[in-house]
Amino acid sequence: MNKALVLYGNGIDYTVSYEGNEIITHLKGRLLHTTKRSHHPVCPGDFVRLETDGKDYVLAEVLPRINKISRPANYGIRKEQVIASNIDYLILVASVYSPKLNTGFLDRILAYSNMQQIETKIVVNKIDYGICDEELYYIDGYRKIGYEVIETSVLENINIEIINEITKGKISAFLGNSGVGKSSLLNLIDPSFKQKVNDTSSYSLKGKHTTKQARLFKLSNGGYILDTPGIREFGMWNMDFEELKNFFPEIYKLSPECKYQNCLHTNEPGCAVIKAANNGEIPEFRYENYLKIFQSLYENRHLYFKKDQ
Ligand SMILES: Nc1nc2c(ncn2[C@@H]2O[C@H](COP(=O)(O)OP(=O)(O)OP(=O)(O)O)[C@@H](O)[C@H]2O)c(=O)[nH]1
Ligand SMILES: [Mg+2]
Ligand SMILES: [Zn+2]
Repeated sequence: MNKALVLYGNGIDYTVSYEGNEIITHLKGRLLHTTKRSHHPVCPGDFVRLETDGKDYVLAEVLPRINKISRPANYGIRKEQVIASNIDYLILVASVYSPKLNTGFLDRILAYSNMQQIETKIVVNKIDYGICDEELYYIDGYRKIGYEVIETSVLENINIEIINEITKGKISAFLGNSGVGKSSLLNLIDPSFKQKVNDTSSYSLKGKHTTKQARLFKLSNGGYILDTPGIREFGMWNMDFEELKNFFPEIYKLSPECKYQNCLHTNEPGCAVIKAANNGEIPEFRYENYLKIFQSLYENRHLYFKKDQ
Protein backbone atom coordinates (compact mmCIF):
# COMPACT_ATOMS: atom_id res chain seq x y z
CA MET A 1 0.00 0.00 0.00
CA ASN A 2 1.15 3.58 -0.71
CA LYS A 3 0.95 4.78 2.87
CA ALA A 4 1.74 8.42 3.67
CA LEU A 5 1.56 10.75 6.67
CA VAL A 6 -0.36 14.02 6.31
CA LEU A 7 1.68 17.05 7.38
CA TYR A 8 -0.72 19.86 6.53
CA GLY A 9 -3.43 20.85 4.12
CA ASN A 10 -6.20 23.28 3.32
CA GLY A 11 -9.22 21.09 2.68
CA ILE A 12 -8.32 20.09 -0.88
CA ASP A 13 -4.55 19.95 -1.23
CA TYR A 14 -2.48 18.15 1.36
CA THR A 15 1.26 17.92 1.80
CA VAL A 16 2.21 14.43 2.91
CA SER A 17 5.37 12.64 3.86
CA TYR A 18 5.74 9.69 1.53
CA GLU A 19 8.82 7.48 1.42
CA GLY A 20 10.94 10.21 2.92
CA ASN A 21 9.77 12.95 0.54
CA GLU A 22 7.23 15.70 0.95
CA ILE A 23 4.72 15.61 -1.86
CA ILE A 24 1.52 17.48 -2.56
CA THR A 25 -1.61 15.44 -3.14
CA HIS A 26 -5.25 16.35 -3.52
CA LEU A 27 -8.33 14.69 -2.19
CA LYS A 28 -10.04 12.12 -4.29
CA GLY A 29 -13.50 13.32 -5.25
CA ARG A 30 -15.56 11.15 -2.95
CA LEU A 31 -13.59 12.24 0.14
CA LEU A 32 -14.58 15.82 -0.58
CA HIS A 33 -18.20 14.96 0.05
CA THR A 34 -17.89 13.43 3.49
CA THR A 35 -17.76 16.76 5.24
CA LYS A 36 -21.35 17.38 6.30
CA ARG A 37 -20.70 16.63 9.95
CA SER A 38 -16.98 17.11 9.94
CA HIS A 39 -14.89 20.09 8.99
CA HIS A 40 -11.74 18.85 7.22
CA PRO A 41 -12.13 15.10 6.71
CA VAL A 42 -8.33 14.89 6.62
CA CYS A 43 -6.00 16.36 9.23
CA PRO A 44 -2.31 16.46 10.11
CA GLY A 45 -1.30 13.15 11.67
CA ASP A 46 -3.61 11.09 9.46
CA PHE A 47 -2.11 8.09 7.78
CA VAL A 48 -3.56 7.89 4.30
CA ARG A 49 -3.53 5.66 1.28
CA LEU A 50 -2.37 7.28 -1.94
CA GLU A 51 -3.33 6.28 -5.45
CA THR A 52 -1.19 7.25 -8.40
CA ASP A 53 -1.44 7.26 -12.15
CA GLY A 54 2.35 7.07 -12.26
CA LYS A 55 2.68 10.84 -12.25
CA ASP A 56 0.33 12.49 -9.77
CA TYR A 57 -0.89 11.24 -6.40
CA VAL A 58 -4.40 11.45 -5.01
CA LEU A 59 -5.31 10.98 -1.40
CA ALA A 60 -7.77 8.13 -1.66
CA GLU A 61 -8.46 6.97 1.89
CA VAL A 62 -7.88 7.98 5.48
CA LEU A 63 -6.68 4.98 7.51
CA PRO A 64 -8.35 4.39 10.91
CA ARG A 65 -7.32 6.92 13.53
CA ILE A 66 -5.89 5.80 16.87
CA ASN A 67 -7.01 9.03 18.50
CA LYS A 68 -7.92 12.54 17.48
CA ILE A 69 -8.12 16.05 18.79
CA SER A 70 -11.36 17.67 17.72
CA ARG A 71 -13.37 20.65 18.65
CA PRO A 72 -16.66 22.14 17.55
CA ALA A 73 -16.02 23.97 14.26
CA ASN A 74 -17.85 27.01 15.58
CA TYR A 75 -19.67 27.70 18.77
CA GLY A 76 -23.33 27.03 18.23
CA ILE A 77 -22.97 24.70 15.24
CA ARG A 78 -22.91 20.97 15.67
CA LYS A 79 -20.00 20.23 13.41
CA GLU A 80 -16.71 18.63 14.29
CA GLN A 81 -13.37 20.12 13.41
CA VAL A 82 -10.57 17.59 13.60
CA ILE A 83 -7.32 19.35 14.43
CA ALA A 84 -4.95 16.38 14.52
CA SER A 85 -4.86 12.61 14.85
CA ASN A 86 -2.64 9.71 15.87
CA ILE A 87 -0.86 11.74 18.53
CA ASP A 88 1.66 9.98 20.81
CA TYR A 89 2.08 12.96 23.13
CA LEU A 90 0.00 16.03 23.59
CA ILE A 91 2.18 18.83 24.88
CA LEU A 92 -0.08 21.36 26.46
CA VAL A 93 1.80 24.64 26.44
CA ALA A 94 1.02 27.42 28.90
CA SER A 95 3.05 30.34 30.17
CA VAL A 96 3.52 32.35 33.31
CA TYR A 97 2.89 36.08 33.45
CA SER A 98 1.69 36.70 29.89
CA PRO A 99 -0.55 35.13 28.75
CA LYS A 100 -1.59 34.24 32.28
CA LEU A 101 -1.69 30.61 33.38
CA ASN A 102 -5.32 29.70 32.74
CA THR A 103 -6.18 26.46 34.54
CA GLY A 104 -9.80 26.43 33.36
CA PHE A 105 -8.56 26.19 29.80
CA LEU A 106 -5.90 23.60 30.65
CA ASP A 107 -8.37 21.41 32.50
CA ARG A 108 -10.75 21.25 29.56
CA ILE A 109 -7.98 19.99 27.32
CA LEU A 110 -6.61 17.63 29.97
CA ALA A 111 -10.01 16.00 30.41
CA TYR A 112 -10.50 15.78 26.67
CA SER A 113 -7.09 14.22 26.01
CA ASN A 114 -7.73 11.75 28.80
CA MET A 115 -10.97 10.77 27.06
CA GLN A 116 -9.01 10.30 23.83
CA GLN A 117 -6.32 8.40 25.75
CA ILE A 118 -3.56 10.71 24.58
CA GLU A 119 -0.68 10.92 27.02
CA THR A 120 -0.43 14.59 27.92
CA LYS A 121 2.37 16.65 29.41
CA ILE A 122 2.18 20.23 30.55
CA VAL A 123 4.81 22.79 29.60
CA VAL A 124 4.89 26.04 31.55
CA ASN A 125 6.98 28.40 29.46
CA LYS A 126 8.49 31.85 30.08
CA ILE A 127 9.79 31.01 33.55
CA ASP A 128 12.47 33.66 32.96
CA TYR A 129 9.74 36.00 34.30
CA GLY A 130 9.83 34.09 37.58
CA ILE A 131 7.02 31.98 39.02
CA CYS A 132 4.62 33.67 41.45
CA ASP A 133 2.96 31.89 44.39
CA GLU A 134 -0.33 31.40 42.61
CA GLU A 135 1.39 29.84 39.59
CA LEU A 136 3.41 27.62 41.89
CA TYR A 137 0.22 26.43 43.57
CA TYR A 138 -1.21 25.39 40.20
CA ILE A 139 2.00 23.70 39.05
CA ASP A 140 2.27 21.78 42.33
CA GLY A 141 -1.38 20.81 42.04
CA TYR A 142 -0.89 19.25 38.62
CA ARG A 143 2.22 17.41 39.79
CA LYS A 144 0.37 16.08 42.82
CA ILE A 145 -2.30 14.61 40.55
CA GLY A 146 0.40 12.91 38.50
CA TYR A 147 0.89 15.16 35.48
CA GLU A 148 4.41 15.85 34.33
CA VAL A 149 4.95 19.61 34.31
CA ILE A 150 8.01 20.91 32.50
CA GLU A 151 9.06 24.47 33.30
CA THR A 152 10.79 26.02 30.32
CA SER A 153 12.23 29.24 29.03
CA VAL A 154 12.95 29.82 25.38
CA LEU A 155 14.71 33.05 26.27
CA GLU A 156 17.13 31.38 28.66
CA ASN A 157 17.14 27.95 27.06
CA ILE A 158 15.88 26.13 30.15
CA ASN A 159 14.70 22.50 29.96
CA ILE A 160 14.35 22.52 26.18
CA GLU A 161 16.37 19.30 26.11
CA ILE A 162 13.55 17.57 28.02
CA ILE A 163 11.12 18.39 25.23
CA ASN A 164 13.66 17.29 22.67
CA GLU A 165 13.95 13.97 24.47
CA ILE A 166 10.16 13.44 24.72
CA THR A 167 9.57 14.14 21.05
CA LYS A 168 12.26 11.78 19.72
CA GLY A 169 10.74 9.35 17.26
CA LYS A 170 7.17 10.26 18.31
CA ILE A 171 4.34 12.33 16.93
CA SER A 172 3.69 15.14 19.37
CA ALA A 173 1.26 18.02 19.23
CA PHE A 174 1.65 21.45 20.79
CA LEU A 175 -1.61 22.95 21.92
CA GLY A 176 -2.23 26.09 23.93
CA ASN A 177 -3.35 29.72 24.00
CA SER A 178 -1.94 32.15 21.49
CA GLY A 179 1.34 33.74 22.55
CA VAL A 180 2.48 31.13 25.08
CA GLY A 181 5.50 30.25 22.93
CA LYS A 182 4.62 27.10 20.98
CA SER A 183 6.38 28.17 17.80
CA SER A 184 9.30 29.61 19.77
CA LEU A 185 9.81 26.23 21.46
CA LEU A 186 9.67 24.49 18.12
CA ASN A 187 12.25 26.86 16.68
CA LEU A 188 14.59 26.19 19.54
CA ILE A 189 14.21 22.41 19.31
CA ASP A 190 14.95 22.52 15.62
CA PRO A 191 16.26 25.89 14.42
CA SER A 192 15.90 24.88 10.79
CA PHE A 193 12.17 25.63 10.97
CA LYS A 194 12.01 29.38 11.31
CA GLN A 195 8.32 29.13 12.14
CA LYS A 196 6.94 32.61 12.38
CA VAL A 197 7.10 34.03 15.89
CA ASN A 198 5.48 37.24 16.94
CA ASP A 199 5.39 39.60 19.89
CA THR A 200 2.57 39.11 22.34
CA SER A 201 0.40 42.19 22.26
CA SER A 202 1.13 43.85 25.56
CA TYR A 203 -2.19 45.68 25.84
CA SER A 204 -4.43 42.61 25.77
CA LEU A 205 -1.93 40.04 27.09
CA LYS A 206 -3.79 37.60 24.87
CA GLY A 207 -1.29 36.99 22.12
CA LYS A 208 -1.70 37.82 18.49
CA HIS A 209 -2.40 34.53 16.72
CA THR A 210 0.81 34.20 14.77
CA THR A 211 0.51 30.62 13.58
CA LYS A 212 -2.34 30.33 11.08
CA GLN A 213 -2.44 26.66 10.27
CA ALA A 214 -1.91 23.37 12.09
CA ARG A 215 1.14 21.75 10.63
CA LEU A 216 3.27 18.73 11.36
CA PHE A 217 7.03 19.30 11.14
CA LYS A 218 9.62 16.60 10.81
CA LEU A 219 12.29 16.96 13.47
CA SER A 220 15.94 16.13 13.04
CA ASN A 221 15.51 13.83 16.09
CA GLY A 222 13.27 11.55 14.01
CA GLY A 223 9.98 12.71 15.50
CA TYR A 224 7.23 14.99 14.29
CA ILE A 225 5.75 17.97 16.06
CA LEU A 226 2.44 19.56 15.28
CA ASP A 227 2.42 23.32 15.68
CA THR A 228 -1.11 24.65 16.00
CA PRO A 229 -2.62 28.11 15.94
CA GLY A 230 -3.30 29.36 19.45
CA ILE A 231 -6.81 28.68 20.66
CA ARG A 232 -8.79 30.81 23.04
CA GLU A 233 -11.43 28.36 24.13
CA PHE A 234 -11.63 24.63 23.85
CA GLY A 235 -15.08 23.18 23.21
CA MET A 236 -14.94 19.55 24.24
CA TRP A 237 -16.32 17.71 21.28
CA ASN A 238 -18.35 14.64 22.15
CA MET A 239 -17.76 14.81 25.90
CA ASP A 240 -20.72 13.65 27.97
CA PHE A 241 -21.24 15.77 31.10
CA GLU A 242 -21.94 12.62 33.08
CA GLU A 243 -18.62 11.12 32.03
CA LEU A 244 -16.47 14.15 32.79
CA LYS A 245 -15.79 12.79 36.28
CA ASN A 246 -13.91 9.86 34.77
CA PHE A 247 -11.41 12.14 33.06
CA PHE A 248 -10.20 14.00 36.14
CA PRO A 249 -7.82 11.32 37.46
CA GLU A 250 -7.93 12.50 41.08
CA ILE A 251 -11.74 12.57 41.06
CA TYR A 252 -11.97 9.20 39.35
CA LYS A 253 -9.74 7.67 42.01
CA LEU A 254 -11.95 8.89 44.86
CA SER A 255 -15.30 7.94 43.28
CA PRO A 256 -15.56 4.48 44.91
CA GLU A 257 -15.59 6.20 48.31
CA CYS A 258 -18.70 8.27 47.54
CA LYS A 259 -21.95 7.23 49.17
CA TYR A 260 -23.73 6.86 45.82
CA GLN A 261 -22.19 4.80 43.08
CA ASN A 262 -23.43 7.17 40.37
CA CYS A 263 -22.30 10.29 42.25
CA LEU A 264 -21.55 13.22 39.93
CA HIS A 265 -19.69 15.01 42.73
CA THR A 266 -21.63 18.22 42.38
CA ASN A 267 -23.71 18.40 45.58
CA GLU A 268 -24.54 14.85 46.61
CA PRO A 269 -24.49 13.88 50.30
CA GLY A 270 -21.59 11.67 51.33
CA CYS A 271 -19.47 12.74 48.34
CA ALA A 272 -15.81 11.86 48.95
CA VAL A 273 -14.66 14.28 46.23
CA ILE A 274 -16.32 17.31 47.80
CA LYS A 275 -14.80 16.32 51.12
CA ALA A 276 -11.34 15.94 49.60
CA ALA A 277 -11.60 19.33 47.85
CA ASN A 278 -12.63 20.97 51.12
CA ASN A 279 -9.77 19.54 53.14
CA GLY A 280 -7.12 20.13 50.48
CA GLU A 281 -6.54 16.47 49.69
CA ILE A 282 -7.16 17.28 46.01
CA PRO A 283 -6.42 20.73 44.56
CA GLU A 284 -9.36 23.03 45.09
CA PHE A 285 -8.88 24.81 41.75
CA ARG A 286 -9.26 21.52 39.93
CA TYR A 287 -12.54 20.79 41.68
CA GLU A 288 -13.81 24.29 40.92
CA ASN A 289 -12.87 23.84 37.27
CA TYR A 290 -14.61 20.48 37.28
CA LEU A 291 -17.84 22.14 38.38
CA LYS A 292 -17.54 24.89 35.76
CA ILE A 293 -16.80 22.48 32.94
CA PHE A 294 -19.59 20.18 34.10
CA GLN A 295 -22.00 23.08 33.96
CA SER A 296 -20.92 24.16 30.47
CA LEU A 297 -21.09 20.60 29.13
CA TYR A 298 -24.55 20.24 30.60
CA GLU A 299 -25.72 23.45 28.96
CA ASN A 300 -24.20 22.52 25.59
CA ARG A 301 -25.10 18.84 25.70
CA HIS A 302 -27.29 19.01 22.58
CA LEU A 303 -24.65 20.78 20.52
CA TYR A 304 -21.44 18.92 21.11
CA PHE A 305 -22.36 15.51 22.31
CA LYS A 306 -23.11 12.68 19.96
CA LYS A 307 -23.38 9.19 21.45
CA ASP A 308 -22.81 7.38 18.17
CA GLN A 309 -19.19 8.37 17.63
N1 LIG B 1 10.14 36.07 28.01
C1 LIG B 1 9.89 35.05 27.21
N2 LIG B 1 9.22 35.27 26.04
C2 LIG B 1 8.96 34.20 25.25
C3 LIG B 1 9.34 32.89 25.59
N3 LIG B 1 8.91 32.06 24.61
C4 LIG B 1 8.31 32.82 23.70
N4 LIG B 1 8.32 34.12 24.06
C5 LIG B 1 7.75 35.25 23.32
O1 LIG B 1 6.32 35.11 23.31
C6 LIG B 1 5.79 35.62 22.08
C7 LIG B 1 4.86 34.61 21.43
O2 LIG B 1 5.61 33.47 21.03
P1 LIG B 1 5.11 32.47 19.89
O3 LIG B 1 6.12 31.38 19.82
O4 LIG B 1 4.74 33.17 18.65
O5 LIG B 1 3.76 31.93 20.56
P2 LIG B 1 2.72 30.87 19.96
O6 LIG B 1 2.26 30.06 21.12
O7 LIG B 1 3.31 30.13 18.81
O8 LIG B 1 1.53 31.83 19.46
P3 LIG B 1 0.41 31.52 18.30
O9 LIG B 1 1.13 31.09 17.07
O10 LIG B 1 -0.31 32.81 18.16
O11 LIG B 1 -0.47 30.45 18.85
C8 LIG B 1 7.01 36.00 21.24
O12 LIG B 1 7.21 37.39 21.39
C9 LIG B 1 8.13 35.23 21.85
O13 LIG B 1 9.39 35.85 21.67
C10 LIG B 1 10.06 32.70 26.82
O14 LIG B 1 10.44 31.60 27.22
N5 LIG B 1 10.28 33.81 27.58
MG1 LIG C 1 2.73 29.89 16.86
ZN1 LIG D 1 -18.97 12.09 44.83
